[in-house]
Amino acid sequence: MTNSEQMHETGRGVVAVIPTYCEVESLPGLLSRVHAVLPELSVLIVDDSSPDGTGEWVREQMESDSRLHLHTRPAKSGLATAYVEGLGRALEMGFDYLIQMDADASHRPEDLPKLLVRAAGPDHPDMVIGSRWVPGGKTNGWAPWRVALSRAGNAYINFWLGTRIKDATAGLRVHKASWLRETGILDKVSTVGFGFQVEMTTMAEAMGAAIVEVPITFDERELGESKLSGSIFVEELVMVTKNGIKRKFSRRKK
Ligand SMILES: Nc1nc2c(ncn2[C@@H]2O[C@H](COP(=O)(O)OP(=O)(O)OP(=O)(O)O)[C@@H](O)[C@H]2O)c(=O)[nH]1
Ligand SMILES: [Mg+2]
Repeated sequence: MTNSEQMHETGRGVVAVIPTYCEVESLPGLLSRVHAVLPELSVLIVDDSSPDGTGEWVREQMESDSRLHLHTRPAKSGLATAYVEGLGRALEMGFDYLIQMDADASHRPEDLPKLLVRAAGPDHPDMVIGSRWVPGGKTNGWAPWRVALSRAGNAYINFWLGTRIKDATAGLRVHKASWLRETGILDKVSTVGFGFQVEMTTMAEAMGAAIVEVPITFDERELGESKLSGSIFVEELVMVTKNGIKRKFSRRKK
């Protein structure tokens, strides 16, 4: 890759794809922190016409900040399609590495250089996952029930889908652009909501991707509101169980 020496210090050749729905409170602070650690990092915001003016705020910033890009969609259409469209757009723009991160600062910008160093390592992994559930990974401000739910969710996913990834639901990731392009994996995603992370993980594993996990600290959202809903949770549960049954059944027939 080009600029590999600097990319983890400056963010050159790298883009962060950030989906937003009503994040005008969180986004300004997040972007300042991002550019404090990676001053040349490009950012692509995928905004679903947030009624709180998130898109307008980004547009204003873009007048004086060429690092920012905006992809606007007409209505709230789900996290998965926001990431798929955003990552696809970022591939067209020609970046070498694509970061996916949330806008609510749960993913610490200060962890990004560490993930990029790992992505540019001698083995050039296809995907680097910022993981809460490998040694050194943490959650900050989570109630015990939330830790238990996330751990149980990952155990459930592991049982049904047999993934070796400890945090298959993690949302902070670095993708190698060439791998996404070669496999066309983005065209194969079928989830609408948060199950996207799990689907990407298990599909990539099945395609033989080299996936590594790097410990991160996951902070609780401080500003704005969560968009995680019961129906999204149920969609994920159904997707994991359905695919798990399919997988176990097809193995038994062989
Ligand atoms: N473009 C777009 N972004 C979305 C949509 N749903 C959620 N997001 C964004 O996706 C990211 C993750 O959503 P969150 O609401 O933080 O969900 P979460 O992290 O599971 O829940 P919390 O832990 O409560 O924050 C945030 O940046 C949201 O603004 C959507 O339908 N469209
Ligand atoms: Mg969040």
